[in-house]
Amino acid sequence: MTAEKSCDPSVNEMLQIAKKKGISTVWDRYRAQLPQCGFGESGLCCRNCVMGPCRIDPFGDGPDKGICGATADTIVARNLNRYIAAGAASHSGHAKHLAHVLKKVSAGKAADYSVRDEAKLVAVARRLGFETGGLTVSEVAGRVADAALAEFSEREEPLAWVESTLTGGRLAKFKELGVMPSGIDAAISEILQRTTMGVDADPVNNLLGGIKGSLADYAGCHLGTDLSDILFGTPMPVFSEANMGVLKEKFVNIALHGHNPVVSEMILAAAKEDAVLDQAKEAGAEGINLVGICCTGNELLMRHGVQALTHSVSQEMPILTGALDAIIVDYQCVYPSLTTVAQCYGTKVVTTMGIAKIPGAVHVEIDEENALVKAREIIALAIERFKARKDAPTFIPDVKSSVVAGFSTEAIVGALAKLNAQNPLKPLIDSIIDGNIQGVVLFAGCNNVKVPQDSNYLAMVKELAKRDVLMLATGCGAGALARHGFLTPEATEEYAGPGLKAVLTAIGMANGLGKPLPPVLHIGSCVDNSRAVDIAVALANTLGVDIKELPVAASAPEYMHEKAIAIGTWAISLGIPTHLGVVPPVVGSSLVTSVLTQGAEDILGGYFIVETDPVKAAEALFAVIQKRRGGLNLATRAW
Ligand code: SF4
Ligand code: MSK
Repeated sequence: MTAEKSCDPSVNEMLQIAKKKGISTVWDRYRAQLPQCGFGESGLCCRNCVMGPCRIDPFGDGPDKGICGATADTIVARNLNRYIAAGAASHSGHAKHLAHVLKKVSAGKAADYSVRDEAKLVAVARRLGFETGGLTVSEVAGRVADAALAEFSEREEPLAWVESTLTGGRLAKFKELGVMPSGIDAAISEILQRTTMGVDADPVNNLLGGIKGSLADYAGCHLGTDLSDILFGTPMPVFSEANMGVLKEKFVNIALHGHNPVVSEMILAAAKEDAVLDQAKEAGAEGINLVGICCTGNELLMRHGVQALTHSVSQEMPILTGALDAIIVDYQCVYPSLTTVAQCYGTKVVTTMGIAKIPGAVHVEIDEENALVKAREIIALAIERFKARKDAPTFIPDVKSSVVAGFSTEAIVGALAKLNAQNPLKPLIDSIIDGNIQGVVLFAGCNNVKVPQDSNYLAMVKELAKRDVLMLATGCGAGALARHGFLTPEATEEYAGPGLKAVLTAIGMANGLGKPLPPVLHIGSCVDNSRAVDIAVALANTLGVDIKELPVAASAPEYMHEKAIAIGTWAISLGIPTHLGVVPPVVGSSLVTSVLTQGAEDILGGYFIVETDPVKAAEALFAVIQKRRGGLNLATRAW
């Protein structure tokens, strides 16, 4: 019964408890929604004015236009744009938050934070064209923060975080199409305007607006990565563990959930303080056990090796162990249902951001000036709950996997430099040229309740690994692969083809690992998809080609969030063919569907591949890689 819900044995264990106790989970609520509205699923429902809602009959038996005359193509394109705008607002809101923190750090107004990676600060400043000689760290931080904040509103010049991070070929293409955003908030607001009743009725023009919005999202993602690295350190390889077996019965277990490391870094700092630890011990605990959920978890795993508890669709499950004392959330991807499940157990759900409150949660607002004090206050709430539950039984699944994570761009280049210090990318490029590595696929995105959890990731990775495709992963996709043991040297031994295994072994040995690198490199959270772009741009520039010629592809096999739609759109705009394992809500328009899945290739080089069968999807991505290899006059292989 449960295998159709999740491939994760610990999730299935918890589902049995939920069933016994009559606790409703995301899967129950999904079932209650069935059948879902076909108009919504195909993108044909418009609610953009109060003459509506209007819906178009996809079979031609009912209305073929909305009340204002909007066609199916217009409505579908507008709806897609609004997803992109929301995704861009989320990623860039996260980035803007970090920019404000950096600004306050530079002004000495955020004592709990600091610049932890001065080298990254200087690298970003130089990339932006700033002279840094003779300036203090605070002064450079102030300039970078100002440049970051200036990205948001309308400006004369294109976005610095787009211009300074992509290939010349991409920039020329975006200028030619008129899709270079001139401000992140400006692009988001432009989408909201153009999609209101009576503005942009041209579906193709709308799609161009969507591409512009997605590039604003890209800028937000890249900013998010850069500023997090500057403030909290650039990740380097770390060893850790993932899945619910990381909970410890006799510890105060605290899960950190959401996206932005601004809160979780402070909880981590507070949890290490002697006075806080003493408080936990006085309550009878052996210590404090911090674990991560979703991308906040990824940020902590990447930088500190904090164990990953679970991801996305299974976020309610750890509460059912009875051992989770608190879930502290910042924003994005946090189910409001957490408080309902938590009420059955006494687990504290603590919200920390003014824009992200949940009924039933305790709200402790954290800002840059009070962060550590508030972090201690929140941990005290978790300790209080531990005291109340410490003699009660817990049901922690004995399921966890080893993980190697922390593969920032800098870490990957550093690892390659052990093979060739003068030209670190050369070993990777040589491996692609000689075919030991056929190409690179990025796995990104979430779990979606419509897909048995993790099933698409697992099937695709197995297929691609044995065909010598190197993989990168972010977000809950990386989490899925972490929980199933795919981010380990052992997975390379088990699943990688001979060429990939040889390359990963050579890199692993040169770095003193004594074993290969994992077949999938965890490059971070959702915003860290920007790290994959940095690698692609470095490869393209070294080879003297554009991204659209590289043997690279991306996949969001179980995506669900508007942010994933924004990322997918910028990925195809950057020339990266991108697989979607869940049918996007655009099929109500044959025009929009064909532009996204076919026409985009001619215009952008990238396009969407929609395929719900994971093996067929892997085959399609392998075909993309082979086509691109052929274009570069490299030897090709059959599936
Ligand atoms: Fe209907 Fe047009 Fe209003 Fe949309 S904008 S709800 S199609 S009248
Ligand atoms: S957290 S956007 S469920 S990947 Fe980045 Fe996971 Fe998707 Fe949220």
